[in-house]
Amino acid sequence: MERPLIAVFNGPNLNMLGLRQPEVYGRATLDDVELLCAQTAERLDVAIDFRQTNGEGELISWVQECRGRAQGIIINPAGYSHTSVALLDALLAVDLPVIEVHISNIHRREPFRHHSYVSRGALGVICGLGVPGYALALQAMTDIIINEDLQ
Ligand code: CA2
Repeated sequence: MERPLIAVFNGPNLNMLGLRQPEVYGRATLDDVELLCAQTAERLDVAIDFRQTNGEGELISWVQECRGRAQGIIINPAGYSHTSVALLDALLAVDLPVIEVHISNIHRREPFRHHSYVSRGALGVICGLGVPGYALALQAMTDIIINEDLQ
């Protein structure tokens, strides 16, 4: 049987991970995050499609393209979490399980980060646990897809 495909999408500026603001986001780079996700996916026997974009429209198109292709979406929408009704609409329309990940604890930060439009379209949110949060999200998404947990 073919392995389930989980999209792991990353929003704007996450390509800067590890290069700036290590006190907020740690020292791991986006390549390190991808490696962690690839190793975790291997262990869980799922396939991943790991991507990053700075463009809101591109992120929305990627979400739309998941229909009929992927079985779940893990997304760190970065700054678009706090601004994008359009991204929320895409996530609601795609009709797949969604887990939102944030490396930092957005609730301990500036008030404008406390609200995420995306959360309304997510089954669950992992935030503040650093880069390992991506591995936790992959584990949870695999359980959701394979065992139909939470759906
Ligand atoms: O904690 C997270 O994962 C965030 O999604 C990261 C976003 C931020 O806007 C959200 O409020 C929380 C920022 C991503 C930009 O990451 C950078 C990393 C290093 C240097 C500069 C930006």
